[in-house]
Amino acid sequence: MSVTIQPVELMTSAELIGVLDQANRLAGAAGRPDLVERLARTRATVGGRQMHVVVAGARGQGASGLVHVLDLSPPDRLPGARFADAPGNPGSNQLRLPEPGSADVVLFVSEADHEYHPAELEALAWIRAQGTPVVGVLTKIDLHPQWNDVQRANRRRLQAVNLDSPLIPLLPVSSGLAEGGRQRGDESLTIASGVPQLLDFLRDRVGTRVDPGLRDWVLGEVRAVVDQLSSTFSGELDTLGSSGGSPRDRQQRAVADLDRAQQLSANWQLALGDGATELMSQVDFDLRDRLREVMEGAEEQIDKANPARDWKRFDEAVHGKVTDSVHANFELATEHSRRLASQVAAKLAGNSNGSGVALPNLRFEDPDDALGRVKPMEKPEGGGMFARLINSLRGSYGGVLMVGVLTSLAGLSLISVWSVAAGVLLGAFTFWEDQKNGKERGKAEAKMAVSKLMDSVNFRVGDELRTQLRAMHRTLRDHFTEINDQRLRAASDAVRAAMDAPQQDNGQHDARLSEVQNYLTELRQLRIQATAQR
Ligand SMILES: Nc1nc2c(ncn2[C@@H]2O[C@H](COP(=O)(O)OP(=O)(O)OP(=O)(O)O)[C@@H](O)[C@H]2O)c(=O)[nH]1
Ligand SMILES: [Mg+2]
Repeated sequence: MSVTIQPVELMTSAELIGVLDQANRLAGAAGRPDLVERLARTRATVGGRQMHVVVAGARGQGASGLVHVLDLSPPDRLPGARFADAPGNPGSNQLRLPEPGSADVVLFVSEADHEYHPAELEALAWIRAQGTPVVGVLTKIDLHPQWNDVQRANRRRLQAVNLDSPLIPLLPVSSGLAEGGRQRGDESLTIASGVPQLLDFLRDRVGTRVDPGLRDWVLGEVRAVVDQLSSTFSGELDTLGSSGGSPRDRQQRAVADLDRAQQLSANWQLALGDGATELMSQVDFDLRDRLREVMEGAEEQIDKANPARDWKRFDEAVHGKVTDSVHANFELATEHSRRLASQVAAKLAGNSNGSGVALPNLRFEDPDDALGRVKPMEKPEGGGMFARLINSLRGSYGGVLMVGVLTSLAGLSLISVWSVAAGVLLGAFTFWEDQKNGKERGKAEAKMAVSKLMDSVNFRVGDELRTQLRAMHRTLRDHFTEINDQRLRAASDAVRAAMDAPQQDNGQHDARLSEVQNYLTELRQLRIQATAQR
């Protein structure tokens, strides 16, 4: 048996909007205004996607006028859209066409005083062959009251040349009316112009390509909503399905379920609070421990050989070890956070493995920014050669004076064989002493530099770590709160349904049962649609 994997067709904006609207209808049916609002926000984000709209067509048909009024339309209507005339040579009589691949959607204008000419049909066929979505726009409808006859005739002409599947929408507009409406603030003129309708059409109905990140996010929202709705409706189905027992039994079961949901609700919050505190201290300790190890290693190296001579290499080696340690620490933080998430999920689900409770997606960002802000170590001075020479000179000068003064008392001159010999001796001695002290001091300074580096890493990276841990805690809390609220709500809905059930006659009961079953079927299909895209 062979399995062929079909390439997944990526959803266009129009298809995404369709999915969102379907989910929205189901959320409305479930009586969930919170989810309706969440979907509305998602829909608005899709409406704000980047879209390059190019207006093409024969000369003098009103392309520039249309671009002008579209540009001036209220920006909240289609916030991500840019509008442009298709390029053309000024003065030439040729049709203007978009550069291949330059447009997300093409508006093809033709004045409503005529049916499509052969050249226009040809241009439409050419645009369609580029694979760009195209909308036919009938312009200057204020001049041509018979525009809908022309619209119908154009539809027939498109069919005649097999240009009608998929359908090319034909929308009437008047830039003149739109401009008048805008200048006079007359909403009825604006609406009569057809321009707002054209913008809505572009937002919702034209299937443009959607950025994969945006698409994945939208489908994630749809999945989250669908999962919540499914559990609401399944809860009701359970109650309606009268899985044995008298209405009284069902009521008692529903109340017991609600009671349990409330208990679990307290449990997971405790588990998260305690777990997060423990996680913070574990991860913090791990960072300090790893940095301490790096520091001890570096100190050992300093004791073996003074790294001052090849400081740059030493600095890089220590920084490399610090980077590795910090990365390992952040990985540990991710891993422990995921473990905490599944422990909390288990508490919330009330079983050992947390099945039935979705886990959030947790990831710690690489702390490269924070690491980048850590400065290189200062090179220890250890007394340079020059300083040491000066010191020796001073030593020998002292020697000359000391012995010279003594010998001058004995009648010799200040500079004598003796005083010079003493100068040389003392100078050499000072030089040797300095060298010894310098080495020790160099090592001590190198150790200081390492320890300063560790402080700085602890400060910068530790700060970043704590920020991310707090964000992770918030993510977990929000995630599980949402699921918990949903479960409590489903449980209390079930209690209410069980209380109402005896009052319903059989006909109502059966009708509701099949309605809920239909909703669940629809939700399952929606879930598949929103998952297949990944
Ligand atoms: N009454 C009326 N006149 C319009 C409308 N739109 C454009 N016109 C007029 O039609 C003429 C051409 O309009 P443009 O918008 O410049 O058309 P175009 O396709 O950009 O023309 P070229 O760039 O010259 O090929 C101008 O005189 C406009 O005033 C409209 O909605 N109503
Ligand atoms: Mg023009």
